[in-house]
Amino acid sequence: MSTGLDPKQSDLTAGFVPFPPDRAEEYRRAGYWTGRPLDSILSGAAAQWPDRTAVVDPDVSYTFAELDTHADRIAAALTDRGIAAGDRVLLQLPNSVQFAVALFGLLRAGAVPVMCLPGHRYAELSHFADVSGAVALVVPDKVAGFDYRDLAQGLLNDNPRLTHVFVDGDPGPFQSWSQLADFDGPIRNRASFDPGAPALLLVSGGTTGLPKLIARTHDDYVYNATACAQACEMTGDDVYLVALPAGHNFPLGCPGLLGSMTVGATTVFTSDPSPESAFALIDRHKVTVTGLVNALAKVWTQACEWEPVLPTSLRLVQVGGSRMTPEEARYILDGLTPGLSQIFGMAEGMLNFTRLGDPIDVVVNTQGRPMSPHDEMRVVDDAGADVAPGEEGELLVRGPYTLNGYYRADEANARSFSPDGFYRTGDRVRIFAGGPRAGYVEVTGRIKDVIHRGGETVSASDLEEHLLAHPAIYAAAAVALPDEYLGEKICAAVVFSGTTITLAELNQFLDERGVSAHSRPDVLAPMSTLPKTAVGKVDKKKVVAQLAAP
Ligand code: OOB
Repeated sequence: MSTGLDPKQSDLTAGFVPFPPDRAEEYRRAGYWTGRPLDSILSGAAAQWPDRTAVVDPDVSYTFAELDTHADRIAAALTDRGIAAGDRVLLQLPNSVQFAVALFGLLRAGAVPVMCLPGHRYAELSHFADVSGAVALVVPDKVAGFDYRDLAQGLLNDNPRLTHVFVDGDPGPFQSWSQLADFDGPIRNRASFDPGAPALLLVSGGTTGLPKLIARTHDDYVYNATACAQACEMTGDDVYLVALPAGHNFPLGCPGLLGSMTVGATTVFTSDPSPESAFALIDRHKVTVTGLVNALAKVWTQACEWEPVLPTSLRLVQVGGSRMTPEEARYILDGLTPGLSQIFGMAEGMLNFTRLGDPIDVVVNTQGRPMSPHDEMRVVDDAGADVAPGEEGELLVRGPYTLNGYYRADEANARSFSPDGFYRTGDRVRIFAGGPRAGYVEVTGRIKDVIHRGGETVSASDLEEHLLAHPAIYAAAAVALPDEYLGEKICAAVVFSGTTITLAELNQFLDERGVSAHSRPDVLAPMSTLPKTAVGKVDKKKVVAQLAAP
């Protein structure tokens, strides 16, 4: 059967799971979906606020009009080199103005960027190239001793569809990215565009196995960015700092770069989120909003004790990405900013966050409430039945910006979606049923993040919460290690705050807190730092690998 689309477009949509028509109609009728292409966020901003500063990095700054012109030129050059509408292009640039130029240049050419993170290496990139069928790759030359051109060469050798490599910086044997910007000519073959088709591909944040690809549509992602900026009360006076890798959903669209652009706010990029560097940048550009993962938020808070320049212009600091204990939230609230907002989000869509003005109790003890009135949440038990209000279970979600299936992943989709189209998040949550926290979500752990010790099932996150309550412990990960007798034994990998304690002292403390004997660690493994994923979350797979290394 003919799809009526040109071959490239039908190739793009093969393996893409669109929103079902009835729900799509509902979201259009509610006014969430506006039928605009994702790059209209830039054209709109350039038309309304041409002379405002759009993007800034240590080397360059562009107004919205300038960014718009650069995106057009890149788009024209890309189409001239043979990049066609619907083509997937791996985008792996560091946090910089060029990142924004590349993103919009690709979108404007009708290409579909695959949002890689600078920390991804051959295993991830090769997987993304393979699944997406990407024809091109955009990388920097060399960053912090790592040569992305070597990575590119390896990918070219192994992925026959990949034919173009563009390098920002010294191109070596590849095409120069900066030369594209000098191109003078029209954008070729502009395709008719479908707001329900994928605009870009995000990568999933899971720490088990290789990341999956998530197609976000023009309609859903424009809404994501616009609604998030509104909920965060962003205005043109705000300045947003991209401190996390820019291709991650959080700093990209929640509200991030794209949300900031919807209100004419400036975005500042940094590749160095260390407090010394970031605080100076915040002060220089009077940054008002940023998003951080927990570990980074704690480092910034600690640094407030000694840094000479403090980030006092911040009015909103979103913290999310992994579980935060109430003690950690209070620490950040007291030491870094009264403008803390907890955010529980996912590249798959669904966002929850605490709002400015929410009572302290809500900000400290919950991970927020849904962004959209049309977000639907269910909490279910192991058998898939809805639990009683306020009880714990797995969170299932559906809504105007949540995916309906991973890209080209039939097997994963069969597991990850309910028959009526809810995404099974794998997150264990409770939704408060009454009182001041009613409707707010608490994330209590991951369904599968458990340790099977003897006949008992121990929740890693429950134990981590107890570990973090000890003043000597700064960071903690509870992981399973193989054991001849128990099947799995419990290992507490910890970073000490200064003083150290023994396993016996720790277990004495846990005993006093009422932690049952079978849920206490068998092994205490002090580490200087916990290994992190590309976005900066604790990577338990790597923790286990490090513990196993001789
Ligand atoms: C964000 O997105 P991803 O795709 O890297 O990771 C999503 C997963 C969630 O399913 C959950 O397991 C975990 O990360 N998570 C949290 C959390 N925020 C995310 N777990 C506990 N508490 C939280 N506050 O991480 C992401 C995307 C957009 C905005 C913010 C974070």
